Amino acid sequence: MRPDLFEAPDYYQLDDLFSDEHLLVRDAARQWVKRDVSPIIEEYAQKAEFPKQILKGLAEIGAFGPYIPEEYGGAGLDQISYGLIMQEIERGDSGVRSTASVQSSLVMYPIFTYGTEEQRKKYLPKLATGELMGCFGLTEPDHGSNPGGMVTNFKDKGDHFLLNGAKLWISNSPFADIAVVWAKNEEGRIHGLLVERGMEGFSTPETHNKWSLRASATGELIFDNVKIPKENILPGKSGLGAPLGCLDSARYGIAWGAIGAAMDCYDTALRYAKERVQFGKPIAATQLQQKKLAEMITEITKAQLLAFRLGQLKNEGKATTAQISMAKRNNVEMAITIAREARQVLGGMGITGEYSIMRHMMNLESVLTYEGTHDIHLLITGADITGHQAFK
Ligand code: TGC
Ligand code: FAD
Repeated sequence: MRPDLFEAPDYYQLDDLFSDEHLLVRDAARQWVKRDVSPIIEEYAQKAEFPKQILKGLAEIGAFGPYIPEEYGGAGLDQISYGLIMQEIERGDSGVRSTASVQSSLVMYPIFTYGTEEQRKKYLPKLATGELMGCFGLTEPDHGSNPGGMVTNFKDKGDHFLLNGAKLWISNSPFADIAVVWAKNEEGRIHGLLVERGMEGFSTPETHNKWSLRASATGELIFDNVKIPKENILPGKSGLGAPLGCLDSARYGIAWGAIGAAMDCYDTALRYAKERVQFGKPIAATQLQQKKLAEMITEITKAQLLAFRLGQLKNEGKATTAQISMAKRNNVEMAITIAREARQVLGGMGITGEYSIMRHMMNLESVLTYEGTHDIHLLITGADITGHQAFK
């Protein structure tokens, strides 16, 4: 892969709206990605391996629990800083951002929000440093968009719970130390359970042959009569709303993250178009390539403004699920469209691992689907504005 020459576009001077802390946090993440992610990520994606050596760096830039209070090991930052960190990481690779999203919003968030004080103290500081890594098990082989239909279940056996079932498509599962698992009790009510590696009957086989998110480890969670200590239940909230609450936080991060992938594709295409000469002039001087590039920067700018306003609403505790869905859906579609257009600007070179664009494009296919598919987010908006749920 070529040297990382990334220069971030800021067409509407958004930097003027960020605080000094936002800029500090963002620039630290940006430098780290340039130094520690860009030089190695293509190789790891090609060999379909998660680069575990970057976990320490992710923790150091505050990517594990950015908004978790410092007393629990988090960075104690606001939601805009969290978004900016996700943007910068996904500028490097969506799979790396996935690891950070899962650890922060799908593992630390539920422990912090629904856990006991003992659970917070036991797990959060180690999750913040990356000493412990986590994963989140909601999706099942027969229940993806409809997690409420899950069949994974646990029975009360007096001094412990007995967990049975399976989860599919779980980011980080092959190496996670703990899993936040959503399962139904005997009354059919959904609860979160903390399942630890090493518990008898618990296995995490890896999913192979992905063409997307190749630098992220994905796998299953299998529970075959796993004995769960009673203190491992998250008591603060039950029902489908508990896992969906975590998704709100992760989807918000993705709305920012996708901007990073789009910025990288745009920046690469712009630089290439200025340098590449055909018919005696740079292709950047042709109307067709200018149309592509001008539309890219327009869409990135709109997405930045959407994410920034959503960040303000999040900071004020006012962001709704439907607003988050709109931003996730819009920004991921924006990014994948830009990746496809940017790939064309590079002609044949666009399909090679010399440039990041094709990797971003393939990654974004997963981002379009996970954390609620493109269709589901449209239906969430539809339900919000009409008052009619069209899922069922
Ligand atoms: P529905 O009847 O609408 O709601 C059930 C209960 O949940 C409440 N609720 C929420 N609560 C908090 N936050 C939210 N976002 C909420 N959305 C709904 C709702 O009020 C209700 O509460 P109550 O008290 O009345 O029971 O549920 P439904 O079964 O009709 O489903 C709605 C639907 C389709 C929107 C939902 O199931 C959905 O979002 N499906 C998509 C599934 C999904 O996003 N899965 C993601 C899995 S994790 C993942 O992909 C990680 S990728 C990680 C990475 O690598 O980055
Ligand atoms: P399905 O739900 O079967 O959907 C198939 C198609 O049908 C989609 O196009 C969908 O939009 C459409 N569809 C479904 N319902 C409707 C409807 N009512 N109306 C119209 N169209 C509909 N899950 C986790 O729990 N934890 C993780 O860490 C995690 N990581 C993931 C990592 C990767 C790389 C991937 C690919 C997925 C991951 N997921 C994870 C799972 C992800 O959340 C699901 O793939 C996603 O929610 C969709 O579920 P599904 O794949 O079963 O598709």
